[in-house]
Order: sequence, then C-alpha cells, then structure tokens
Amino acid sequence: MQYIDLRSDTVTVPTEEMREAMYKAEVGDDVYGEEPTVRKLEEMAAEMLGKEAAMLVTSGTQGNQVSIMTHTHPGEEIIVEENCHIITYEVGGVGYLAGVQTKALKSNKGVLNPADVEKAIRPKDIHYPVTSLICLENTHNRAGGTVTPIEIMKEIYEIAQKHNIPVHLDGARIFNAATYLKVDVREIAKYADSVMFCLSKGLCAPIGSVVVGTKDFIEKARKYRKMLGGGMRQAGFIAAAGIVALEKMTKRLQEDHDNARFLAEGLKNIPGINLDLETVQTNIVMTDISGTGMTGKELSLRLKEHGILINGGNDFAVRFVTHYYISKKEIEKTLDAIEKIVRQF
Ligand code: TLP
Repeated sequence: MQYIDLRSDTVTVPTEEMREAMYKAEVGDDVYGEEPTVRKLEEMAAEMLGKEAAMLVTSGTQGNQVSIMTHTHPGEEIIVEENCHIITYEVGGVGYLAGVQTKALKSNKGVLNPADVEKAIRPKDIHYPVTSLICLENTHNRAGGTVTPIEIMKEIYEIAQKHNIPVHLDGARIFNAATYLKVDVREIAKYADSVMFCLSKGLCAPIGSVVVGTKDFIEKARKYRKMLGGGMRQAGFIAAAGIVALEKMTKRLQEDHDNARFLAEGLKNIPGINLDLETVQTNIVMTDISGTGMTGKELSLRLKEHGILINGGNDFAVRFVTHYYISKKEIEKTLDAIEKIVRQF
C-alpha cells in the first residue's frame, strides 16, 4: 500500500534525477581529499549560502553537534531556544560531546527576543561559565515551521558580535525559511557564523546535511566530523543527489507551503482540532487534538487504516508535514479521513 506519509519531510525518497546522478557520480576517497563530487557539492553550498567553505555531514544532528564542538570548549555555556532541536532531539549530545551546558530561553512561537538573548549572556565573573555560542533555529520545527524574520536575525547577530560570541544557525529547513521570506538564502545565512542545513528533508536527497562557515571554521570542524565517524569515503554518491537537491528542489518549496496552508485551514474546521494559523508559514502544521478526545496515538492508528501516516504519541500534539510526495489531492483525502474519524469517535 502506498501511504500518504505526513510524518515528516525526512521520509522523502530520492527523485529519478537524483538516482541517475548517484549512479553516474564520479567518486574518490573523501578522507584523502579526493572526492570530486563532494567537493563540487561543498563549493556549491558555500557559494549559495554566501560563506567561504562547506562540509558535507551525515545528518543534521551531526552537523549541529560538530558545529557546537567547533565553536565551544567544555565547561562553557551556549544560549538556545527552549524547544529547539539541538536540546530536544539530539540525545543530549551537547552535554556529552561538546561538554557545554545550555541556557534555554523562551520564545514567541520559535522566535527569540533579542533583548532576552543579550540578558542571557554571562557577565565576566569567576562564578559563571563563559557564554561561547548562540544557537538559532530557522525554520523552527517544534513551533510549527515558523520563520524568524531577517530583522530579528540581524539584531541577534549584532548583539552577538558586540559580545564577541559566534552564532550557529540550525537551518535544517533554511530553504523553506527563504521561500517564506521571499529572499535569497544568503540573506538569512549572513546573520550566522555557521549554518547547518539538510539535503535530506524537503529537498528529497536520501542522506546528508551541510555545514557552512569560514575556511578556518570548516577546517577545524572536519576533525570533529572525523572524530564522530563522519569521515566518509566515496561519499560522492550521496553528494550527487545533494547537488540535484540544491539545483532543483530548493525552488519548488512554495508548493509544500501552500499544501500545508490548505491542510491547516481544513483541519481548523474539524471540531476538536485546534491550531494557530499564524504559525503555519512553511511546511509544518502543529495541531492540538485534545478536543477530539483522542490522543495522537489513537488518531494515528485510525488514520493508518485509511492509508495515512502521522506521528502520534500519548499526548494531544500532532504534527503534519508536507513535502514533494504530498499533493493537494492527498491533503483532501487526509481531511476527509480525519473528519470521518472524529465524527465516529
Ligand atoms: N528533525 C526530524 C526529527 O529529528 C524530529 C523531523 O522529523 O523533523 N534540526 C532540525 C530543525 C530538525 O528538524 C532536524 C530533524 C534536525 C536538525 C536533525 O536532522 P537529522 O534528522 O538529519 O539528524
């Protein structure tokens, strides 16, 4: 059975064009610095994001963790948003790998307040850890794919520069943010010293993320990537799909956003389902289904019988994610199914 899979954009499989590019990729040993396709992808990514250098990593998690290790020293503190991916879904890596502690700030729908960031920077005092990094997430996953506006990015970056603290951007879905803001992705990336973005989410590549930054930063980061087992050999097979992702798939994301909007508007009309339409800016729809009396798990089991997949736990928060393999027709089917299930429950 071909499921309508709304669990995440990570479920996207490579397109025909990617498969062909992978098959034909020219490859070499990347640890020896002899990988022509990886080099091509890295040069392309650096250029697109407006940075000096780039490095292919195995995953978004590896990219974030390696970046944090590169920017910081054990015993220091990093400023993060309280529901960010880095501290929610990366297995406690910042404590274990980088050995840093986190100062987690509240946000307004995923958008940090620059004044709060400045207040969180530790003054010089023998008791305090050194604040050595500020992490941002744009788009913000748990907040429902919300976008931090350019002005806020800029304000936070200026505060960071004033205090001599680098900014790392978890830009797993930075191309979705750029699509929403209708700007070149460089306009967002320029307000961060390092950026991690994913090839394997809405861009449909099977594996891989990229970290961009200065030449020095990337050179140092390569050692941490190697330490974490990320020294890949003939990784050109992965990079080849990544090149297609950057060339083709970055330009079609509005369609996913339109579908998410269509889904959100439909869901809002179903009794018992609550959501904030203001947060539906990109390809993620976060809902509260408590009014239906069902938990996320219960809804997910029923939807599966209709050939639809969502992630549902024992609470009432349910996330829907649109992507290349979800059409408007499939959203209509999904809405019909949910309506039926809710009515019958
Ligand atoms: N997010 C995944 C899950 O891990 C939750 C998803 O399905 O959305 N930063 C952000 C903002 C992310 O959303 C993700 C993945 C990552 C980093 C990590 O990327 P991977 O999965 O490649 O390690």
